[in-house]
Amino acid sequence: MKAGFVSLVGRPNAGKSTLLNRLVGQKVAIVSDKPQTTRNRIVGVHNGEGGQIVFVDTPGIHRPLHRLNVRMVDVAIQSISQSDLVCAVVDASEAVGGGDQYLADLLAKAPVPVILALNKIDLVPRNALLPRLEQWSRMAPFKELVPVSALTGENEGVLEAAFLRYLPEGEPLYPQDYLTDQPERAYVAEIVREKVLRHTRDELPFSSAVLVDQFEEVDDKGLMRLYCTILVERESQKPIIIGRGGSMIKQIGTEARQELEAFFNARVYLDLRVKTKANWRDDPRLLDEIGIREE
Ligand SMILES: Nc1nc2c(ncn2[C@@H]2O[C@H](COP(=O)(O)OP(=O)(O)OP(=O)(O)O)[C@@H](O)[C@H]2O)c(=O)[nH]1
Ligand SMILES: [Mg+2]
Repeated sequence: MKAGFVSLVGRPNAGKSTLLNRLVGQKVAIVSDKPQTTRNRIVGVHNGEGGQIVFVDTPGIHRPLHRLNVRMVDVAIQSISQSDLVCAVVDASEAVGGGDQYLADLLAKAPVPVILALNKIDLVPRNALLPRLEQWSRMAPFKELVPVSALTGENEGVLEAAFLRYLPEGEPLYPQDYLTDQPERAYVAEIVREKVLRHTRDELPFSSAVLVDQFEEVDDKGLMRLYCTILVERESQKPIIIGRGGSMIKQIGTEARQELEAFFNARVYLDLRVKTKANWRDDPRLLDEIGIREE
């Protein structure tokens, strides 16, 4: 039996979190069509016939402009040397550019084997795949290159088999029923943030964060009370999140509540408020508070 850590590393929006959820068979990490969605390392465990694979989802590697982003990129880069194997996730539907070269150069220096997952192949005509694979094969010494779709699940098994080939033999690292290291409280904040990301654009997705002020366990009536604050950076962003007559915050709240009710298998009372905190992205104490780890 094999056992080990596989880090999912790549540029923002490549599909790392979608792939993590697919590989572990459950939603562990939030996903959005905006870049820089993932802000922390998230572990998701897969138990299969060949062994246990511990996946580590990481923030996308990008040029950091705030302390928040410096921490995010540090987490991603650190994880390259802290795992047994790296799975580089790249977007097959995008032309290879400068950011990809930067990533490839990082991966070329990795002290562990690197497998390339050429993701989003459902968006690409079949005859464009081979040239793209060839292009990537020249950029870094990948052990294997696997075309996949995290969205449809195509080639998921091929990718898993490739991981198992390069992982060490060993006993499972976690109990069979262990899924993720993300605490429930953090999951709540992430689900709310996912809905904020879904309904906002421009600068707001990057400059909002969610804090759980109070997390109450399910009471004897089967109700769970959750109190969260959505942080924005400027006073002018508040009315956007709240929406006309409160319509936006209501929509965000409803979607988050429904998903949390299904997840916790309980009725949820979700209280959302919006607060402005200037420059929170550069405030080390606030970053600590929202759980953005410093390496
Ligand atoms: N068509 C298609 N879309 C995909 C696929 N994988 C991911 N996506 C979409 O790509 C977008 C980004 O997905 P994420 O999983 O959030 O990407 P990520 O790499 O985790 O992004 P960051 O956390 O920002 O670094 C979402 O809109 C996904 O639905 C895929 O295989 N095919
Ligand atoms: Mg992600």
